Amino acid sequence: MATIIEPFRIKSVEPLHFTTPSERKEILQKAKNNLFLVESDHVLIDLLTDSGTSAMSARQWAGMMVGDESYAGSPSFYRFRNTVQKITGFTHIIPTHQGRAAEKILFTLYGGKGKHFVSNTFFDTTRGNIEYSGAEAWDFLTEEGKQPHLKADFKGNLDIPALEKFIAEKGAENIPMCVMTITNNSGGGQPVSLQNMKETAALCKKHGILFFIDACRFAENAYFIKLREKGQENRSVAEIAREIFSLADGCTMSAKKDALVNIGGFLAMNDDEIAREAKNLLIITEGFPTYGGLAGRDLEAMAQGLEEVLDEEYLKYRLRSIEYMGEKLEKVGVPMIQPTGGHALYLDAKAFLPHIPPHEFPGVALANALYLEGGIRGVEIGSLMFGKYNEQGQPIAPPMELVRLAIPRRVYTQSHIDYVCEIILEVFAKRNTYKGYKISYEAPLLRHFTAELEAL
Ligand code: P70
Repeated sequence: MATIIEPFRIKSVEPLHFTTPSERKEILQKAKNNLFLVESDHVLIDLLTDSGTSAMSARQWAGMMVGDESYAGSPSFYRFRNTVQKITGFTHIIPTHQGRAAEKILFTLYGGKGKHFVSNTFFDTTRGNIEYSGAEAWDFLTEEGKQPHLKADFKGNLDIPALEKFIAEKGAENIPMCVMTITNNSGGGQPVSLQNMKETAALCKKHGILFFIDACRFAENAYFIKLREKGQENRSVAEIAREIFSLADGCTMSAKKDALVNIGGFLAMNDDEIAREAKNLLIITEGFPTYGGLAGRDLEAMAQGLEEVLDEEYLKYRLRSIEYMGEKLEKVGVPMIQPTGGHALYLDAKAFLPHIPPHEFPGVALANALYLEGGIRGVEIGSLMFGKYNEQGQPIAPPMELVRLAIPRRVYTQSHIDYVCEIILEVFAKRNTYKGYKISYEAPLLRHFTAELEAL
């Protein structure tokens, strides 16, 4: 069958908010040209993030009603813990209010000055938490992963020879942990192969370096493995996921992605001693270990969502709907990361707007153009999010300038996606007319969330 339909029907709806181009011009100016500062009522199709934006299922809402709100030892916690243990195999399951809270605990325990953390690519909050602890974060993405237009199956893979060289240089004793981000969010939502995870885990083990998974989008990654990796086609996604986790010493998870909930996360690990310390930190920062900053009903929704996300009909539709968007744009030559990712389509702003140099934020220019033309909100992943300054105060650009259009899970239909494509094509036709931006305010960490910009 050529048409892959949404594997759900809709029981409850929300209105969309329409604005005119002149209203949007004014709204964006008031928001200091930063889409994070725009009220969502002024956005028509919100592709800012796939995080916390999923539509929950009827069964998840039912779980919300049976959620038990006991402070200690709630049955909702045990249902959540048992589900996570079944999927991941880890011993200690520590709920947190979202992914970065799990990261904060993990890097408070393992981070600190003089330490080096390594990854295929750290996402911004993970990198932020590592740097906040005084440690340094290093990315080792394969060369393939850095070429936006190259079509390859596992562009999220870690560059193992480069990591080996780094270990020899810095000394394994200064590298507490390697974090594999699946799928690789900053690099296009690209998957990591099972083979690459096995080899990375073995290298870490040989050097006494812990191997953790940043598991936000583990189910999407596992489904890519089933589709693309030799010998994996006849296994279930649940089996593949279980093997991924079996390679690791623990994981962090923002449940706001592949657990199909609006809030939640967890930290999981096997080490008893560290888990005890993590729970002590949890108590001062998040809450008692059987709720971790969440309500009992949130734990129920997470448990149910983690089961639903492994449904292969759902995953087929999920990956296909983003691929469909990519096919429409590719026909006209719109530059983007190829192939499309598991949760988002990433436009290549550097190739889209070649006349805007990185220090004038081509990604911001493109994201703002999509908002002005069609009320679509995406997010810049480029110089604003990841740019740094050298010792002379000159900007250093990251390797790519991207605009991510993240697709919330089970929220938009094919006609919404068709509309988004139409607007992208309109912006593409007028691409020579857009101008860059300069920063007028920035925070010292994670500046993209609150930056104020001026149009050039
Ligand atoms: C996203 C959000 C969150 C995230 C992640 C990975 C691989 C950890 C976390 C933190 C963040 C975001 C970005 C732009 C706009 C809005 C939101 N990713 N690891 O959309 O998890 O948010 O629960 O603390 O992707 O990709 P949490």
